[in-house]
Amino acid sequence: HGRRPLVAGNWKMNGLRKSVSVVESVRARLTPDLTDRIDVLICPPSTLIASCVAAAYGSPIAIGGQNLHAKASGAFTGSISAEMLSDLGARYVIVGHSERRAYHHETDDGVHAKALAARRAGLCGIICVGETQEEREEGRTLDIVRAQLAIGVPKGATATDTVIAYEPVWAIGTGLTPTPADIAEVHASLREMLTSLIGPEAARVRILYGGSVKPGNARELMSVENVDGALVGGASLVAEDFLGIAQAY
Ligand code: G2H
Repeated sequence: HGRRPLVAGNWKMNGLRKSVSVVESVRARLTPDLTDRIDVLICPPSTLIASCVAAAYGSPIAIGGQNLHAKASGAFTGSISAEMLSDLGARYVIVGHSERRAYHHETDDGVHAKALAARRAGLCGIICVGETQEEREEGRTLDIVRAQLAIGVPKGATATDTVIAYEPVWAIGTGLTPTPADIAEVHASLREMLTSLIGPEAARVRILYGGSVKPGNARELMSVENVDGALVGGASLVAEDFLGIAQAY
């Protein structure tokens, strides 16, 4: 399939200026044999993007944002646009993370608008989908994630401007993970849905797994069919753990 794995760290609302040292230690310890095989991305809080870009400069580490506003500029106090992220040297942006959906009322239509905005600014959007515990128990997982994808993914999305991340809400920061068989089922279904949305290009789009990925479970999770990398929260705040996950490849 030729999909290059992507191991992405999402620091969430964690990190002060001294945390830039995490980028420096990842950089110092990433070996060429690994970065020949995989892409590495760190998404710090917006306040640290510029300094993380500087710390990663000239290395294979990409830096990304965790969220964006769909408009390019204007009277939106407190918001940051795709153009601003791109101007700082960010190359990716997470779109529709479940924490944004839950705490900031982001909708699938909003995710769609943000994904378009990311593309307009030349960023790769990492579109997050995932079911809640209740939805899983009701047997609605596939319906939920397929609908999130169908609305969220822009027409004409390509592997260059789009990455998908499957993050079951109940697995986020809880230490719980779905079984490899469950993940395989969801990822296969997402791949199929993506094919119906964007055609053969779907085979090139990376679909990440996220939710309690740790060095100890990364190899098992990353070997699941159609899992093209990881979106890592908590474990990405410690260089050693993040590298341990990257080394699952
Ligand atoms: C899911 C994930 C990163 P964690 O939110 O996006 O976080 O690895 O802490 O479960």
